[in-house]
Amino acid sequence: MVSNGQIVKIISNLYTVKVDDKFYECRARGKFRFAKETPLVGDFVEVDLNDNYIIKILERKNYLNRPQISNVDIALIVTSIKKPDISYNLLDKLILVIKEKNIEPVICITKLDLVGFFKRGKYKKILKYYENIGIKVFYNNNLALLKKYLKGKVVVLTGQTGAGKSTLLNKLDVNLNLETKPISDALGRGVHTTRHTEIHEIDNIYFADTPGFSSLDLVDINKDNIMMGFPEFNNYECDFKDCSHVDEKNCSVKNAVKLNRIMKSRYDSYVSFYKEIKK
Ligand SMILES: Nc1nc2c(ncn2[C@@H]2O[C@H](COP(=O)(O)OP(=O)(O)OP(=O)(O)O)[C@@H](O)[C@H]2O)c(=O)[nH]1
Ligand SMILES: [Mg+2]
Ligand SMILES: [Zn+2]
Repeated sequence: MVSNGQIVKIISNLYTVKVDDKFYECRARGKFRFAKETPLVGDFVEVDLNDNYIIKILERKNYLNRPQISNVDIALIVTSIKKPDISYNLLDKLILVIKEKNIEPVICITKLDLVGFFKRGKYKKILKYYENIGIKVFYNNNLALLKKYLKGKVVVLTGQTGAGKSTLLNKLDVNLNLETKPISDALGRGVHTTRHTEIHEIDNIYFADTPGFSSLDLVDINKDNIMMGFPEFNNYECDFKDCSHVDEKNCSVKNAVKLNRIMKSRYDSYVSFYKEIKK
């Protein structure tokens, strides 16, 4: 009997497929390997429930390379202020690669409690800038607001290892009991606690917990779509029609950075990505 279902978890060669609220442990036919087609968590598939084999991957709405997942509405970029320190470069990179896949990036800030009152204000001001360029920002001390925004959506959690992705889901569902671990004090970075991607349903929101990372390569980004990550640059018109905003003279974007209209760290991210894709 062939049924339709969705892959909700993958551990090495074992795929957990949800069919009508039941879970089946399945394998994938060898032909996927020849076709270089890898089933992803989030994929809608046809499964043969006589022998629990995945026989077909249905067309994807979208997919992300890192973390590997398909058919999501929102990528929640879980970003800690400290432990590990917030990286604006990684944040900007995630925004770019997520937007390029037609997925909405949303920021959730964690560990604001680890800095004092005045520093908090400084970070909030920086995060306001992100709100002004159209990205929703939430804080993990007010999860009711976040839940309201995510209602009915498929949400993948992404971000640095140790940022608090699994902790966030445990707070939303006390029965979940996902493994979490303090970041290593010696190294000041996370320990890759979560090792596989898995979708959990919490109050009509589908959350995919994923393994974190500390750096990310720019896949599928080129000079034609790099601007998707920097919408605020489009408010400025430069002398050169095809200005790259890097080496040109009379560049309005560079001028806006000098005048503090474009945040310096955003421009620095842009230049580093521009150089990375030119290589
Ligand atoms: N002080 C503080 N600690 C937090 C907060 N959120 C999470 N933590 C702690 O941060 C550590 C790492 O959290 P995890 O949830 O394991 O991080 P993760 O993002 O899932 O990490 P990976 O699975 O490796 O990607 C844990 O010790 C949490 O208790 C927060 O808002 N404040
Ligand atoms: Mg985790
Ligand atoms: Zn320019």
